Amino acid sequence: MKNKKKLFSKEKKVYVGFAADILHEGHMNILKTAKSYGNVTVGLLTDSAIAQYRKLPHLTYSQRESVLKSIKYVDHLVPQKTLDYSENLKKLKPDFVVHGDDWKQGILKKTREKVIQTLKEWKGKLIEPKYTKNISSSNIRDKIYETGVAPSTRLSKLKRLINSKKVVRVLESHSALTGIIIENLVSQQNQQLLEFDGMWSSSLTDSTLRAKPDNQSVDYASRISGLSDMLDVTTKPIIFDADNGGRVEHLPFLIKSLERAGVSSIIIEDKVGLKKNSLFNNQKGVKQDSIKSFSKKISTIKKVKNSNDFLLAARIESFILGKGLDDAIKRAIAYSKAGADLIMIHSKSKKPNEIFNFSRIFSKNKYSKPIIAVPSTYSKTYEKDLVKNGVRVIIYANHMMRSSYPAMIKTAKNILKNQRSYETEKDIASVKEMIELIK
Ligand code: SPV
Ligand code: MG
Repeated sequence: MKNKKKLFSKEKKVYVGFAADILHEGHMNILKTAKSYGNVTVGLLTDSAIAQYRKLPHLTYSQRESVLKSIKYVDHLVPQKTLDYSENLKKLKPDFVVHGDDWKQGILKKTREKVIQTLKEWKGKLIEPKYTKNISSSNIRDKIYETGVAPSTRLSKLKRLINSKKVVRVLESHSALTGIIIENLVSQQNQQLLEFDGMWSSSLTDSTLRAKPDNQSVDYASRISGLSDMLDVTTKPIIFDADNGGRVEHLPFLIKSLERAGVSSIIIEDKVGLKKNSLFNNQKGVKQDSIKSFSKKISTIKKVKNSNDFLLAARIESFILGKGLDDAIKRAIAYSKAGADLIMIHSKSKKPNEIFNFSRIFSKNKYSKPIIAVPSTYSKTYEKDLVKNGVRVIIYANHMMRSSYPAMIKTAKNILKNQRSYETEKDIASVKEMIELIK
């Protein structure tokens, strides 16, 4: 190391790209090596850059920045806004880039190739110290997740995700088991890691789970206590479907319970009277709330909530109740002015036109807020087309429940028909699989 120090003058420029979530001796080894080649600039990956290839870091950008800045091997720190190094490299034109050799394989392989290509333009070199074995941030992070996250850490995640991802993908979860599926499932496609970003606590599936109708017969208290098993085994954010939020006088207690549990967002809908699920064709007897009275609910929640990161989503039912685009836009603007952080626009049409028309207009309005869509009936619509039209959060609102129910019926029928269970074996998980799932 010392020889190298003499060999390469301090004037040489060295660049290190880091996520630097959980620092360990592997990082220190990289930084120390980098320092031995010259003046070190760390490109600290922003949340959005990290979200392109893996889970959001545990620590925020500014927390990570303040830790790194105090390390003696770091001379400068700049944000790296994309996974691709090119923009920062072209600005700095470093003589060296230093990265652990673990990126030769896996999801960063292409990023590495581009770094080598870019460095060629000014004859820069890539230095790849041997990856420090048996230690990685991901291992440490997994350990942290095993012991759970603090409610406030989980709570703040949805806002961070919305700020750092093009689209936030949420799936309905009604039990701890569905929770761990959402928590752990990843699919790698075209150098991108696809996963669900959070969980939707649905009034429809929470009621169905208890064999009750979706008309608020299951009260908030039992729905919130039902969340607790899910909270025990997951770290991803939860969005809570609170129907119309109930009486304005009771809202402070509901918000307090949700925040205490670590729920990230509440969605309240602008309907009054006996609640009916929005996807029922017959909405007879269901009335839309007045803008004034619904805005009062919004401002009450704004006033009583504790955390700035707890997000209030106002759900607009204009299309569900046969009103038009103008009514939906008028309400979105009013609810946004009243303090809603997010706007959910609902539709029970088979086509996405209502959602597209609304989102195209509202996403450009000066009172615009991130838009949530729930593509249950317009399920042919791809995520990319929703995003193109201005949607930022997509909730698959009932699909875990809807997939498990027919599977259970099929098994039960099969046993009755054959008067033994052998014929079901091919369609169901083995006992071993179940035992090994939960260790
Ligand atoms: C739910 O999942 O309970 C919802 C969405 O509120 S919907 O069923 O479409 O009304
Ligand atoms: Mg509901």
